[in-house]
Amino acid sequence: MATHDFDKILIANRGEIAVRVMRACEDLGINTVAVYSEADKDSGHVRYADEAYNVGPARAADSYLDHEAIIDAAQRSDADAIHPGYGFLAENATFAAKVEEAADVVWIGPSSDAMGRLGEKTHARSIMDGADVPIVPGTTEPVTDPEEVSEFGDEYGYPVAIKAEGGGGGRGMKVVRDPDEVKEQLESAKREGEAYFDNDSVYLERYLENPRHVEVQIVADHHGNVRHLGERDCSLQRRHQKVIEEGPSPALSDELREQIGEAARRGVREADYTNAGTVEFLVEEDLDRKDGAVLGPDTSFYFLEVNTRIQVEHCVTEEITGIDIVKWQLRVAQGEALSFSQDDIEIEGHAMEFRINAENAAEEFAPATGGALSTYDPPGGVGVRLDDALRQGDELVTDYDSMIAKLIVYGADREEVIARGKRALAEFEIEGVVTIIPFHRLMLDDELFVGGHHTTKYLDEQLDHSRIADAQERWGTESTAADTDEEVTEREFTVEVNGKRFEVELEEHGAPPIDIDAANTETTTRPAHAGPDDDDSTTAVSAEGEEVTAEMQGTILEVNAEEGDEVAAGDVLCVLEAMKMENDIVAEATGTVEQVAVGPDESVDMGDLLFVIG
Ligand code: MV4
Repeated sequence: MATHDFDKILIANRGEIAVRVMRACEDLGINTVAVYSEADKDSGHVRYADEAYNVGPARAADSYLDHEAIIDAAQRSDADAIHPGYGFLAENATFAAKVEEAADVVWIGPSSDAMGRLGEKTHARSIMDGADVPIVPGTTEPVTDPEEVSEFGDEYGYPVAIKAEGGGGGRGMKVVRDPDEVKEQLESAKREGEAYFDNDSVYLERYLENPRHVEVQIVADHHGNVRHLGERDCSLQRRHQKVIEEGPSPALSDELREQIGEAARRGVREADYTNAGTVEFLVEEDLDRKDGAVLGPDTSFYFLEVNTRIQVEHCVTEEITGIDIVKWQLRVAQGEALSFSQDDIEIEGHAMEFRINAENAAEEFAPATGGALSTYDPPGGVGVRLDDALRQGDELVTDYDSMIAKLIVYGADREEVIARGKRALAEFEIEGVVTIIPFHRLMLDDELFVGGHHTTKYLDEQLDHSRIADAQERWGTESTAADTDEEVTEREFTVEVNGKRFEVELEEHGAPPIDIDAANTETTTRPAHAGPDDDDSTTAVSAEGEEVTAEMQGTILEVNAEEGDEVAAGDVLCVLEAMKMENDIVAEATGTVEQVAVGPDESVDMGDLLFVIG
């Protein structure tokens, strides 16, 4: 690999990650080029860069996701390389290949080949299996027939996870809890794979009921050096969206930590991976684990997927290792060798990252719909890092994802981080825009989280959500729509445009509920999660309280629940066909099906009762 000395790098992203990468460039004396959409013309990453190029209108598909516009800006600015950040084009192998082929611009990331190999989940599983990395018992080839699923369930037991080959993040997984569900769930998983990922291939895994999400940071160069930089525990998630990440994991013994770290190294070496990446694992939690106890070396852990990009939460690892991961991304792309051995890497202390999202946690984490930062006064002091692209007075840009900043808190141990986190969050003054800071303050007082016993199901299935409303009341700084006498109706549904599925979220203030049919013609659709969000998230069609009603006129395609069934949050109760789309109607919380008011092929109008969950 030839070495380069970059004079100028284009950052193909926005917000906090764009500024974060630009800071690494500045440290190395490299000039920076920002790209921005019309919506971001006054944004912080544009202010920070040495030069900036408009790449299109607000809609991400026409700007931050426009391959040619980005490459053209790189060539016009005479940039030597492109850093994609996370989200947007960061894991787009096609775009990476175009940059690789553009003679005068270097791609800062893994090769497009490595991205392609690891993006296909069954191929990734085969590679990991070949490197003696534990994979969840399951198939490494796609399955097509219900009989294959039933035979797997007979052999390994239920529940069985049916996963989309092209899936990842929070999308593309169906859980089969009973042999009778096999046919419907297989068909649904294939349909969803086709609709969301243009790929209806699915594969099987035994479903783990109470996993922790533990991921290992990797950096690998073009000289055969592969290092792991320890792990991060990302088990606190809401609908597959990470909220608080920390390192090291409070649940792992040192022996288990070593096993997982070395497994990650073997796996990426086998995949011929270079640059920064993250190997995700599911670790089986012991629900009887006592306070202070950790999971021992016999604990089962399994490969989940590789994230072929820098992640939102990379800062946690930087704080506990002292290694600037983004600077090493730039050096590796320049052809330099890693200057540290695996033994040189020491994990010192503890760190937590609090994602500062412009959302109202008391309103199902509904994103803010606008506003200006009339007050923006971040915390400081020992062990407090803030990654953002904001200043007081900035208008909130709502065209992309809702994360506006990251608060990373470091301390000698987890106890100090929790105390320091409470102080920093209390200091963090934001007015004019609602944020989830009250939710974070609640978590630092939550027994299960403070004890480190939370699993990936905690927020979706166990936390009493009234406590979130109390925290919002106590620490929130924004009057929310709910505080006014204005009626606010939120609707989430999935629509299809030109064969692509989009999640659309509507907030109706005051006015009578929008007629969904009329809305069809007026709704401006854009790719859901059009921001640089690094994790996908799933969307459940909303359920009001214990009554589950139809959010739109349509036909019931299939009913997956019977009276008396126990359902968990996210379980599909039925599939409603509307606007040529299949919409999963899911349970919003754990409960028992008390009434099934519809059957297959029935027509329903908006507001019709479908189920009662007790
Ligand atoms: C699983 C699982 C249990 N067993 N696979 C969620 C999204 C995608 N990354 C894979 N996910 C899961 N796969 C098996 N065999 C549980 C999840 C899961 C999850 C995983 C990590 C973090 C949060 C999660 C939330 C719900 C489900």
